[in-house]
Amino acid sequence: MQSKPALSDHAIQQYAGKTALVIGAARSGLAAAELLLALGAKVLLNDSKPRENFPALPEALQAPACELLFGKPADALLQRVDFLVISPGIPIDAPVLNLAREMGKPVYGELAFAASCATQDIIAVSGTNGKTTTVSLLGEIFSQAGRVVHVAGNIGFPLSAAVLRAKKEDLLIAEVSSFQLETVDGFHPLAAAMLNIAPDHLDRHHDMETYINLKKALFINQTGQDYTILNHDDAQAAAMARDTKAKVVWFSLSGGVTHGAVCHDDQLFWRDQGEDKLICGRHDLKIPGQHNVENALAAIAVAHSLDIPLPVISYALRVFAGVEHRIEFVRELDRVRWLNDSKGTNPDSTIKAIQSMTQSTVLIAGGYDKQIPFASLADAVANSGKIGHVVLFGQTAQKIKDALTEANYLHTTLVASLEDAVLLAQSLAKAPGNVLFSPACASFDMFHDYEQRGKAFKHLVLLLNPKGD
Ligand code: UMA
Repeated sequence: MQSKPALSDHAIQQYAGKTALVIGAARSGLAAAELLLALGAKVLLNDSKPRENFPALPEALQAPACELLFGKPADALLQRVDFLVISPGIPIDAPVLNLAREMGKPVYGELAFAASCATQDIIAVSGTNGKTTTVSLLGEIFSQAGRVVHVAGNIGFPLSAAVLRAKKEDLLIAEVSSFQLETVDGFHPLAAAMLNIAPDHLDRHHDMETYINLKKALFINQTGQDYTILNHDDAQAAAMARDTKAKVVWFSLSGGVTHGAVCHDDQLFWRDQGEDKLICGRHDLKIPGQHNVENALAAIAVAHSLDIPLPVISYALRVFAGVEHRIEFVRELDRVRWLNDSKGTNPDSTIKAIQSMTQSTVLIAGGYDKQIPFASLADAVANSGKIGHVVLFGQTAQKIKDALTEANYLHTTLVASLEDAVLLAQSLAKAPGNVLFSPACASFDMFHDYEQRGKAFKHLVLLLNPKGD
């Protein structure tokens, strides 16, 4: 039998007997509704899609305190509720949320709401790229140190679900997106890391200034007892030292700090007021690429701040095998390695994947248009010396081709589907070499999300026959 959740007394007092409107009935909304019911709140669960789109709802939502209102606009429900909990997919400037605020109804994002109900310590990781790998690495480090950890948030397992399952002494490790930072009431991480800042999600946040300001909200509730972990080599992330009251802990690939996690001579160190303590060699890491050394340094800085012994960190870094959809090895066929980087959902992420290629590579890219320029991606392709051909599909195919042409890179082909892209890439790939699927775009033009897209890619790759057959 599942034990009683360890929820905060303050949250129980605040929400028990109140009525919440939860908008969105996918991963976040369903988990938030369950958490609210556990707190003793009444729930109106709303989704703009009709009921038949949700064939298997969790049993807990059959409770009399939960009303399912699908296929309807949320506006008409506002009168009936005390506050709202919204899924990250709902932009904070949606008309229904403006209306709710005018009516004096508080609006909480799912992740911040879950954090406000938690009794456990929270480690939070944000930034444009590397979040999933870093939270997964931290999960490995803290597990190796004997802690029970729940890795949650943007990684795909909502924080509400983790809060419902965690015991008081467990640790929550949250991957936090800019969408999830649009509301931060009650979100107070003990350690919060900002990995890097590059253009992303400009279709939703409109400009870089808004995007960066949202990212700063990660630290807004931290105090002098907490830790803010920052990338010293990333100008935008480093400048956030001015935006936190917490103790700042640095990490730097270029070794440019006197205290923090650093890398030099192909080795990773904890630098203790100028004295370097070896953690591991960069080739001891199983995860490829310079960007993953950076992610490992971030994880070292977080773990060391929270008193994890260096030998434990060292062991965990050596055994960590990486995450699905992040330069994930799928198979080798005809001496060509097929790599799934479906999590490469913006140009910066794909650039990092390209930079970690050591052999001739065919790149498959393209997807949903987030209104981000592709000039930097085109330069990276043109100057890599490794990308022999780019196969493009999806909404952004022509835009990426135009950017590549502008950069004088002409080895491009547009195709209609991922299946066509895989077949063409097989015929173009030179052995020994790679086919790298790193779209540089979100997936929503053709897929539900990057995970579905990555699984589709792997399925297609596993169906391929050797060229001679
Ligand atoms: N909906 C409405 N009304 C609206 C808009 C949407 O009812 O006006 C409904 C849709 O019909 C749908 C539901 O809302 O049923 C979708 O909500 P959602 O998009 O928030 O989806 P979730 O499954 O809850 O996934 C969310 C995150 N999604 C987004 O941020 C877009 C997931 O991040 C996250 O893993 C999950 O919560 C668990 O925390 C995905 C993502 O793409 C991976 N994140 C972006 C990224 O990484 O780049 C930020």
